[in-house]
Amino acid sequence: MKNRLTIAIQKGGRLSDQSKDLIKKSGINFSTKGDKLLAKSNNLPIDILFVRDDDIPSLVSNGDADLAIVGENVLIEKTLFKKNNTVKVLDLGFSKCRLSIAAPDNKKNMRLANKKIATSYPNILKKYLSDNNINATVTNIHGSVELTPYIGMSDCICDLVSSGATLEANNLKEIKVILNSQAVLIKNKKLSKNKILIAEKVINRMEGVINAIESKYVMLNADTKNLKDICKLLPGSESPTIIPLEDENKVAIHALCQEPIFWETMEQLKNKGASSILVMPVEKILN
Ligand code: PRT
Ligand code: ZN
Repeated sequence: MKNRLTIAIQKGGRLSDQSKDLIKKSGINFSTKGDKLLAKSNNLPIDILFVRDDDIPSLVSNGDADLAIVGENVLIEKTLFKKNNTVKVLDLGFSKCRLSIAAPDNKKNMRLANKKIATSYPNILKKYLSDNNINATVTNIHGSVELTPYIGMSDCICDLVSSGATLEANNLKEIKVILNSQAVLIKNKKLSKNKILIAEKVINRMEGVINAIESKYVMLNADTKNLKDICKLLPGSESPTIIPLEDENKVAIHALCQEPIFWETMEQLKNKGASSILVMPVEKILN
């Protein structure tokens, strides 16, 4: 039985760079040469498989890949009405987008009943329509979905949106978000004992990298009398470290803040008498 873990990622597309980056930051070294489908890690028993994103859910479900990074929209679309062996293990926080129904600007108040909706996500759309008791026709199309209302193929569309620029350029108005999506880490539910150990190591490391992205390590000095107020202002910090200073009325506070620190927070800290406020990036967290 093969003891190396296979991680599938998108070969070329919106998810590729950040997927590779996450794998590298998790301490899995590999190099990609040319157009190869597989890269072998030289420091861990792991292979990276480069494929089209649409193939990822079935590769994981069939056990050809053990872990994978894919958009949650693709995961749901490909597994919705099927028995499968995949399970989501982590939200990865990148490639955020939404699957939305959009109609031409001049028909933005249209009711969906009895309309024709074009989409590359027929399963998710059908589920939305049936959950909401809407009787509409779903037309499946790959690519250029936004043009279909203008060539008589559809009344409205259901497509991925991130900035909204594509909808705007095609005079389409978003009328309903039916799914919010981002890149997710998935795994096969039935990994062998040997693979579970290495998969858990990868999952914990990736979680550590993801948690660190928003986290900051904050150091500041404060008057002892303001200690409680200042600690309350530190977002997402569980139990700050308080260090006495030579001046008995002052302490240093060190805290791991697991939420972003905005300028406003720093200004509020300063108003409470904090000084020498340092906000530093965190590279990895192992809880
Ligand atoms: O070749 P392969 O099959 O592997 O790739 P693909 O062409 O099918 O997918 P790709 O690389 O385009 O997208 C991969 C994943 O990125 C998607 O499944 C989503 O999870 C995620 N993602 C995030 C997006 C977008 N944002 C996005 N904006 N995928 C597609 N779009 C498209 C959308 O379809 C529309 O055409 O971008 C356009 C809208 O963008 P805005 O910014 O104009 O709103
Ligand atoms: Zn695709």
